[in-house]
Formats: sequence, C-alpha cells, structure tokens
Amino acid sequence: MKLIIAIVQDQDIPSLIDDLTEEEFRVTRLASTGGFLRSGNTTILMGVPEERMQEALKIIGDNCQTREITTSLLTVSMPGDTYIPYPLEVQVGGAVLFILDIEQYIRI
Ligand code: 2BA
Repeated sequence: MKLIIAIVQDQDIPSLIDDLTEEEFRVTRLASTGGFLRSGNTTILMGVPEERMQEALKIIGDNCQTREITTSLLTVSMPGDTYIPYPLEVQVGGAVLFILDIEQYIRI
C-alpha cells in the first residue's frame, strides 16, 4: 500500500474526484494554500494498493492541467516607501505528488 499526497489546482478537482471515485479509489480532500502564490489549492490523500498505482497516477495526470498564472506578488521598492507591483508569470501544476510507503492500513 502507498499513500499518494497530491497537491492539485482547485479547478481540476471536480473531474479528478469523479474519475477516481468512479474507479473505486478512496480519496480524502483537504483545503490547502500554496506558500508562494498564497492562493487556494486542494491536497488529496489516497491510500492505493501497489498494483493500482499506475492506474491512479494516470487518472491524476489526465485530469490535472498545467496553467500559466500571472501574479503581482513581487514588488519593486521606489524612493519614499512606494512599492510598485511587478507582474510575474509562473507555471502551476499539473499536480505535485508525494508518494510514501504505508506500513499499515487499518479500517476498523
Ligand atoms: P505555490 O507555492 O503557490 O506555488 C505555485 C507555483 O509557483 C509553483 O507551481 C511554482 O511554479 C512557482 N513557485 C513556487 N515556489 C516558488 C519559488 N520559491 N520561486 C519561484 N517560483 C515558485 P508548482 O510547482 O506546480 O506547485 C503548485 C503547488 O504545489 C504550490 O503552490 C504548493 O502549494 C505545492 N508544492 C509544490 N512543491 C512543493 C513542495 N516541494 N513542498 C510542498 N508543497 C509544494
């Protein structure tokens, strides 16, 4: 058994959860926030049998798109304590995955 921790853009979540649950994967979703953009994203937790890992990764890959996001997070400081927003383009996603070995999976 493996644990997939996946950080996914909110827009991709409805179709991703539909496809995973349709294929009888168990999923928990948590509201999360990216440290860099400081905007909402979703973290999903999935306990997956090893023999179904490729299937799970394919569904995640098929549903999570890469997007270019323009943010004005950075500022340029000017004389007199004035800060001018500086547009910055970043590429977000598809999904960021952490995959861990699970010692035990118990449902009582
Ligand atoms: P954010 O931290 O809001 O980052 C959004 C996107 O901004 C990142 O996309 C990346 O392209 C860029 N970025 C992040 N930190 C940066 C930095 N210090 N300098 C320049 N650009 C930076 P992704 O890499 O696709 O990450 C999407 C979200 O996944 C992140 O949102 C964060 O919530 C999570 N994430 C990514 N890598 C992570 C890691 N190593 N540990 C924990 N969370 C991670």
